[in-house]
Amino acid sequence: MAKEEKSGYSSANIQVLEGLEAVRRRPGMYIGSTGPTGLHHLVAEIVDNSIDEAMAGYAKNIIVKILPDSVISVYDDGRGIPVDPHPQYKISALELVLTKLHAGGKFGGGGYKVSGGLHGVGASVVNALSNWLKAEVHRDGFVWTQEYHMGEPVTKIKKGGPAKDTGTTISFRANEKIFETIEYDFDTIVDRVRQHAYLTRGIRITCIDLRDPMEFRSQAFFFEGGIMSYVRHLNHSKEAKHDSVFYVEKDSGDVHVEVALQYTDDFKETLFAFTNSIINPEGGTHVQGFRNALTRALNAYARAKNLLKEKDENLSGDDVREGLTAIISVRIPEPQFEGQTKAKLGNTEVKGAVDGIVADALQIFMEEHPKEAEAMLSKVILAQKARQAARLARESVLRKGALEGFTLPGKLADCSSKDATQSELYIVEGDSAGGSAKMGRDREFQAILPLRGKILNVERARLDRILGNNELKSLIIALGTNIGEQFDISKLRYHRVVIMTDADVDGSHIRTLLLTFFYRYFPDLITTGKIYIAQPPLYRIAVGKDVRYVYTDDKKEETILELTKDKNAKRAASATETAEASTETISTEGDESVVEAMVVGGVKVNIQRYKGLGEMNPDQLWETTMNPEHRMMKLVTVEDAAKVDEIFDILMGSEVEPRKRFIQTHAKTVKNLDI
Ligand code: 0RA
Repeated sequence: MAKEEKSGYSSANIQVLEGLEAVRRRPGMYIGSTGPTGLHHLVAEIVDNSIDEAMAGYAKNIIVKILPDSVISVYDDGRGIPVDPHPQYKISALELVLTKLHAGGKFGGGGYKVSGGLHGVGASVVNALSNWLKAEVHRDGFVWTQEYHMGEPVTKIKKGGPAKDTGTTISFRANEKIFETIEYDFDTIVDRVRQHAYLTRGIRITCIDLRDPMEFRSQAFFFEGGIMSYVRHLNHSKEAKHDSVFYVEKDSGDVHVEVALQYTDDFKETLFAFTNSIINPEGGTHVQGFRNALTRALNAYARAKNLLKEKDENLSGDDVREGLTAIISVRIPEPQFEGQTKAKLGNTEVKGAVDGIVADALQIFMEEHPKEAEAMLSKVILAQKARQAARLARESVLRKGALEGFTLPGKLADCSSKDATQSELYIVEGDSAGGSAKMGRDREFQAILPLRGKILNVERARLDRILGNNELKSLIIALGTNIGEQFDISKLRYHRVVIMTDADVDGSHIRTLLLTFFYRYFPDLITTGKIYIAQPPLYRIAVGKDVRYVYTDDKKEETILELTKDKNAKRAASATETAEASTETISTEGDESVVEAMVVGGVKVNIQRYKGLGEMNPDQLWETTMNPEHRMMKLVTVEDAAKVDEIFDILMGSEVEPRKRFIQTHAKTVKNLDI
């Protein structure tokens, strides 16, 4: 009966709708946020599906286009998503993939899997959040199309003209009411795509920006060397210790392992681990297996070749990390992730698989490449010696009372509260701003530590030198956690540590130095969300007694108009006069601040641009920057460790050339360096 048929179809559909309704209601749950990050996540979801088709060995080319009117299209030359009705679900694989949450598993016997983990929530989520989505499939000799609106099909699958090739193109336009912005950033898309290209050797991915014909941009990635090329890329601004990159690709049971590594003269480690092409910022079993194998293999070689003498200690895990650049990529059928952010791989079988494969391959590599092996070992043995020397130095410095028996530094104006969860430490640039902050603060829970001038550049400095630097020593004592092996987060005296510097070049330099310091020596404070950056206002805008503080350039114009409109409305005069109609500017440049007087719509507006914290009196500083009820603070996160690392490295590292290049190419943005 017709009715039965219909209800059979629609009951399948109702389930689908319930799923997608949840996505539309709480998009953040599925894509993380509705800000720019979430928006770009949509592109990643669609690209991931094409990558899967490439990983399965069918697609060789993927093309991502940003089109006018915020349309994204993603093409791949794979098999094309099947368009014939599925025997069980009655709808086509195409419709299933695009309308069913987590549509996955084996479908149509084609072995098509939706990748698991943090990503891979599926194309249906993108569909649910798009005003318009169109699928075009070339398959079985024809072109097939279907269109959707907010995740629901608006047409049946249409069979079009003939097609000789096979492939899939998904085009969509995100719903502008759901997202804060639907403006895409080409570089963000390119960065992700580049990473994919490294991880899927032999695939060609092209990104094209077609929004503005005058600003056409295109970038294509194809890495024959896969993760070996990735390691070389990461080391491009470093001094490599040996030419050949170590590389292994092997299966152990269900676990596919691929590892590449190379040592440089850097002091720190750069290691990225992936499961099914998804990055695992917190590592996991693959990283554990890798570390065990690396430490063991290097020790075995060093002993066998007498590079470590009998009396010498074994190389530690820390020793073999110094200067290491490594990529670990595993592919497994059913990844399990741990931790709140699902950023850590948990599958236990992976540890042994990676360990075994890497240990064997490294041993062979070192036997076959004695020059490389010696270079690697000279680096890690040097690291061991330096660590031993630093430990001795530190112990003697500590004995001499480097941390002054942990008495709080004199220039710290501590708060009265002893409850660390309520307490805040403001690190303030300069004595004068420090003075204002001390007077303006709420002494119950706000402590002030003024820092004088430039602090030590910690990137290349060792712990013993850091402990010799007075500014940093004060900071470490104030924090209460100690440092290095003695670090203990439970002793932290303030749960909010706020960096408060001027909005100028010096201020941003000090901020960067402090962030480097925290990043290198107190990473736990960043990962647990304890470090903030104060946001002092950029402008004070006044109309008569009505005063507003403005924190971004964007808001300046808006606030002026608001204030003058209010005033105009109150005067109930010249209601038709537009704000812009009579704008006349009188600038007076004082010693420190720029005060501008402006007449907008017959109303006089005073605009003061703040250049430094010192220009604010204590009350103003409290009101605008320190009062929890009004202030804005930026929480420092390690969202993209790679990027932060690279920027710190380039800005602070010892290589002069890349630093110059970065500052030249980013001259405009570098002073607003955000992490
Ligand atoms: C299911 C089955 C088969 C291919 C696909 C899905 C497929 C999905 C996507 C997503 C983006 N591009 C894609 N290309 C293919 C293969 C069934 C068969 O031909 O045996």
